[in-house]
Order: sequence, then structure tokens, then C-alpha cells
Amino acid sequence: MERTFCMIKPDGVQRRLVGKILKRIEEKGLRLSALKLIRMTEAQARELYSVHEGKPFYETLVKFVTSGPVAVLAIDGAYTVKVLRNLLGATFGQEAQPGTVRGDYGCSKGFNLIHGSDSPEAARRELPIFFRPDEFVEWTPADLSWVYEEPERS
Ligand code: IDP
Ligand code: MG
Repeated sequence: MERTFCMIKPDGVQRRLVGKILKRIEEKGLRLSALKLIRMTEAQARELYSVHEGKPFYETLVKFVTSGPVAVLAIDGAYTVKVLRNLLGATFGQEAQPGTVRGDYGCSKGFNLIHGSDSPEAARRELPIFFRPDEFVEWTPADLSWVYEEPERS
């Protein structure tokens, strides 16, 4: 089982797209193991995007993600990093394919609605920035055996 980190950014919350985005995640077969609405601190934003420190968009990005509430979530399942990244689409809204969250709802570079960890290592680094260990809920969805083949379930 793989756990990944996902965040609906301030533009997604302000545009009241949280429900629509969660619907896509759930319908895909992914399962939530943590979910909360927060106003992230500047320190959390800097830590989340530390790999981009020094890039031209870094300061604007930190301002953007601290400018309003965000929904943070943990997602469990098989191949969740890849599955979620495919569901988000390419980074920039104007390039993202229709059918993806960014492709269907955004036209901007920076305001691209949603974040997903880009590797299992990144997920392991990003999740503790927002969640304590006791905030993850372990559970088995009733339809698990119809979402994954047996070898994929462990
Ligand atoms: P990702 O979110 O698809 O992983 P990254 O390259 O890791 O994309 O960039 C992190 C975030 O920084 C993007 O989601 C976007 O909000 C913002 N960003 C990246 N490049 C640019 C840019 O050239 N202009 C404005 N914002 C950018
Ligand atoms: Mg990234």
C-alpha cells in the first residue's frame, strides 16, 4: 500500500471546487485516510515547497498557498502517487489535458487548484508537515476487493 499527500489549493477552496475534486478522487477508487481544512502557516508552505526555494515563482507560491484555506488529505491504495498525479494533470492549466482536474478547471500556471506528491519519498516528507501520526485513519473500504486485484491489495 502506498500513501500520498494531496492538497486542494486556495483557488480550489475559494471556487468551491472541493466537493467536485474529492468526487473525482473517490470515484477513481482511491481512499481517504485523512482530511481537514486548514489555513497553513508560512513555515508549512516554505517546507512543503522547499525543493523550489530560490526559483522565481517560490515567494509568490508561498504567498498563494497561505492566502486562504486549503484542504489537506492523505490518500491510500496501490500506486496512489501515480494515480493521483495522473488525475491532477500537467502542472499548468493551459497545458493540462481535459479530463484532469487542472485541465478541466484551470487556465493558470500558479493557480492550478491541487497539489499531489510526485514520489513516495516526497509523500513521506510532505505528510508529516500537515498530519500527526494519530490523524491517519486505517480502514478497509467495503468494495476494496472490486477496486484492486488480490496481489495489489497488500
Ligand atoms: P507540480 O505541482 O505539478 O508538482 P511543480 O513544478 O512542483 O509542479 O511546482 C509547484 C507549484 O509551483 C505548481 O503546482 C505551481 O502552483 C507553481 N509553479 C510552478 N512553476 C510555476 C511558474 O512557472 N509560474 C508560476 N507558478 C509556478
Ligand atoms: Mg511538484
